[in-house]
Amino acid sequence: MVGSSADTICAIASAPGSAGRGVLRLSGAAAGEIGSRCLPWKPTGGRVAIEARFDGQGLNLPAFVLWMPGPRSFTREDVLELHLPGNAYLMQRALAIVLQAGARLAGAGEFTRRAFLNGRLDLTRAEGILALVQAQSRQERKAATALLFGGLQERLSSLRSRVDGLRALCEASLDFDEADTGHVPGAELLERLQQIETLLAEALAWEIRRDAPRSEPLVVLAGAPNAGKSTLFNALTQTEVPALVENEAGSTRDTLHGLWNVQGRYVRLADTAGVQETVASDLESQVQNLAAAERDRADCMLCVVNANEPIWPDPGSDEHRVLVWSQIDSPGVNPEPPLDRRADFSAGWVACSAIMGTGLPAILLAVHAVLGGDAWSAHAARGLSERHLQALRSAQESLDCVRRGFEQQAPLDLIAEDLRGATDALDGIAGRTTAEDLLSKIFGQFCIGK
Ligand SMILES: Nc1nc2c(ncn2[C@@H]2O[C@H](COP(=O)(O)OP(=O)(O)O)[C@@H](O)[C@H]2O)c(=O)[nH]1
Ligand SMILES: [Mg+2]
Repeated sequence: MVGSSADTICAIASAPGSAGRGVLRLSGAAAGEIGSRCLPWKPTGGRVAIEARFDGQGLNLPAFVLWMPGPRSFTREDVLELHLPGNAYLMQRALAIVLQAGARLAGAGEFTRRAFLNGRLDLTRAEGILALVQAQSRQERKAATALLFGGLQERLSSLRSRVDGLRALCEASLDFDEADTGHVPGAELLERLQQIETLLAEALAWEIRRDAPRSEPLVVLAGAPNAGKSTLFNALTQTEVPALVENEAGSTRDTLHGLWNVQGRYVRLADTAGVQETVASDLESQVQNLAAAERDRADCMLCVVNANEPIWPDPGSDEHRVLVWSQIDSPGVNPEPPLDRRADFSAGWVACSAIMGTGLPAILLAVHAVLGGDAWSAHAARGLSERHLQALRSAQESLDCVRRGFEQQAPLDLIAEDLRGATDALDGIAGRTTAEDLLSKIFGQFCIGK
C-alpha cells in the first residue's frame, strides 16, 4: 500500500474503453476542496447531485457531480464523483487535472480498503465485492453475492455474541462458590455450548455450500416432458450409459450427468425430468424438486422447446438461458422459434434436431459464450473461502477444548481462555484481528478505482 490514509485519493472508477459515462471518484478530507478547484461548485454539508462544467487546462466538459460527504458515503470519508463523457483520453486528462489539484492516485482496492478500515464493511463483505468483480461464472457470482450481502457475517455476529456470553458466565462463576446464588449450573453452561456448536456447524456448512469446489461448470437441459432433452443429452455427451428416450412423459426421473467437451474444456451436462405443472404423487413431487434444484445450480440453462408442440418455460431475464428449438426435422414444423418468444432468452436461441445432428455445433457455441467465451476460467475467485473455512475449523477446535474442559471439570478460567480462542478465530474472518500483510494481499487483488 502506497501513501497515507490521510491523503485524498482519486481514480477512474469506470471500466476502461468508451462508454456513455466515465466516473472519476475522489475520497478523503480534501475531496470537496479539490473538486471546487475544477468545477464552479462549493462543497456543502449534505448530499448533492448537480450538473456543472468540469474546467481546467483547456478541458471543458459537461459533468454530473455527485457529492457525498462522510460518513454517509461508501468510504465514510467525503466522496466526490464526477461523471464525465466516457472517453478514455478525456478521462485520463481529467484525472491528471484532479491529481494536480491535490489528489493522489488511489492504489488497487484502496476505496474498498478505506470502507473496511472505517468500519463501513467487514472483511467478508469486502471480499464479496472482490469476488463479484472477478466472478466468471453464474455460480461464482452467486457465491460472491451471498458473501456481499452479509450471509456469513450475520452468522458470525450471532455466534460471537453467544461465545462472549458463555465466556462472561464462566468468568462470573469464578467468583462464586457452589452454594452461592450467583453460581451458574453446569447444565446451563453445557446447553449454551451446545447451541454455539450447532450454530458454528451451520455456519461451516453454509460456507462450504456457498462456494463448493466444483471442477466443471454445470449446464442443465430443462423443459417440458418430450421436449427432446434426453435425446439431446445422448447426442451431446455420447456417454456409455445413455439416457432413456421414450415417447411417454416421465421417463427421466433422476438427474443424469455426463461430461461434454465445449471448445476443449469439459462441462457437466445434466439431463433433468420434464417440468410438470401438476404432480400426482409424492414420488413425482420429489422428482420435480430434484430437477428444480439442478436448474437452480446451473451456470447455463438450455431451455428445450419442442417445435412440434411448443410448451414455454416461465419468462425470465437470467442471462444464462439459451432457447433450444428442438426436433426441427419433424415434417411441417417452423424451423425457427416465433419472434415474440425469443426475447425471453437473453443468451439467444438455437434450432436443432438431435436425431439428425443438426444445430449441435451452434448449441456448443451458445454455451461457450454464456460461460464467458475465451476468457472462461473455471475458478477465478477461489481462495477466499479457504480462509473462512480454516478460521471456522479453528473456532471449532477451540470449542472442542471447551467441551472437554466441561466434561473433565477443568478450571473455569482455562475454559474461558479456550472460548477466547474461538472468538479470536471468528474475529479474524471479519477482519478485526487480521494481519496487515493478509489485508494487503486481499485488497491488492482489486483493481484501481474499486
Ligand atoms: N423427430 C425427432 N424426434 C425427436 C428428436 N428428439 C427427440 N425426439 C423424440 O421425442 C420423444 C421424446 O424425446 P426425449 O428425448 O425422451 O424427451 P425428454 O422427455 O425431453 O427427455 C422421443 O420419442 C424421441 O425419439 C428429434 O430431434 N427429432
Ligand atoms: Mg427425458
